[in-house]
Amino acid sequence: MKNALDEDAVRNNSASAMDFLPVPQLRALQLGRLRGIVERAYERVPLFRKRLDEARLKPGDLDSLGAISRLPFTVKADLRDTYPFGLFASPMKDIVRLHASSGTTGKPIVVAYTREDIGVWSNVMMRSLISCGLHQGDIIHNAYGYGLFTGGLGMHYGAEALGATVIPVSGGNTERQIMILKDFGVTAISCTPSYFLHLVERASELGLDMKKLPLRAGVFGAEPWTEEMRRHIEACTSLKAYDIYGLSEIVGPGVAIECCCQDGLHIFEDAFYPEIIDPETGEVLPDGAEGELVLTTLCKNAMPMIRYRTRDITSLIAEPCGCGRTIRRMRRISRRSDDMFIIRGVNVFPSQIETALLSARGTLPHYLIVLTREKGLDNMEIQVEVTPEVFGDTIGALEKLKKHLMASLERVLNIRADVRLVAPRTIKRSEGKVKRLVDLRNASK
Ligand code: DLL
Repeated sequence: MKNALDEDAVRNNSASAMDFLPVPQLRALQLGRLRGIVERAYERVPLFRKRLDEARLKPGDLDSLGAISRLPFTVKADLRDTYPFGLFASPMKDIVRLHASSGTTGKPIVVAYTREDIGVWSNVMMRSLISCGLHQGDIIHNAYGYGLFTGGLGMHYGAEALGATVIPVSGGNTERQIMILKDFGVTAISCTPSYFLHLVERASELGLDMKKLPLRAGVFGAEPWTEEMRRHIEACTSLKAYDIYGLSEIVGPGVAIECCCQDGLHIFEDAFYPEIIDPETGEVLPDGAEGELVLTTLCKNAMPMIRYRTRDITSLIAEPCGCGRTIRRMRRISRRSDDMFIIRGVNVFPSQIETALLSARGTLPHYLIVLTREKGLDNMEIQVEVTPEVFGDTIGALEKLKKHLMASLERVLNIRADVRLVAPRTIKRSEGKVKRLVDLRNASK
């Protein structure tokens, strides 16, 4: 295990003590907090009180953690329907921060924090950074967007709580970012994996070899990415790439993160109670089974979330982790139940496409899925960039790679997709969350 010494230091460091609690003690803590939060939501949030009354339940009925499955779910529409402040459980005078998530259509969802909530968030973010082997003395280049998005400020407060030096670069102005990476002795970077790829690429165009920088850790999240993407990132830099997960409705970044073992993300269970459910029936599934992640905030005052359906698909890992943390892990989020698209009757997830594309030699991790409709028939074209060497190769070699990709895509997807190999830098780069799907089916005839 890499970083074993660091992990010993972590275990002995009281900042991360919660990550190493004996399990019975952790479960007792969770139950006490769960009871408190359900009572708070019942007393202060009309929608939650109504739901509990309809289910003929009282907060006092929660006699075990398992009893949580009797509580009603909360869904994204509940946040939209009560826009902007309807789910708040604290008076405005106690709320010190608002964030909002853009959403693709209509009104955003708004989330709120009291001063204590910001304290909890900074704490889980600090523990996240410790989990990536970071400490005081590290210089963290934070390229998550600052603003209504939770990424920038969430990471910022965690880095400050850790005592590291944080550079609040935010998104955009890529060339200035590269100058900072080069000149400021940056040892860790946080941003979306897609933006990091953009930085690496631009740096190389400007003659900077990222492998020569003192960068040790990348804290990447806010969008799905694959193991193949991790391998690509780690091969062209000197850093270890860690997956960090979170969502605005629950807190922002810092719900879960990988440790030195890079084998699943530890959920900060003292603050967030995880369940996996069957997305169709709502039934709770056992550890190990794949389903939709449902989260309950155990200590969020301003906006408690009870059994929030994230739409993110994963499974819980109950087996102990090599790092010694006792908090459970979840598998990397490979997909959301709502980013699936259906083409000619077949269900397709973009992550399946990424895995197939990046497993081939000569492709670059920049691709776009374009759906069109012609005379009533759906078509899928996958544009993927190839390395300059491959692009400059013979037509025969390009044709061979294209055939290879089409065959492996058909094997995974059970459907034919057209592949278009394009020159490096053809596909638009993102500065935040990447958009890989363009669905023109309703625009075409
Ligand atoms: O993306 C919070 C965040 C910021 C997480 C920075 C990590 C780093 P939202 O904008 O509300 O919040 O989007 C949340 O993004 O439900 C997932 O679908 C997706 N997501 C977040 N992290 C990951 C990840 C932030 N590591 C939604 N892997 C979530 C896959 C992720 N998907």
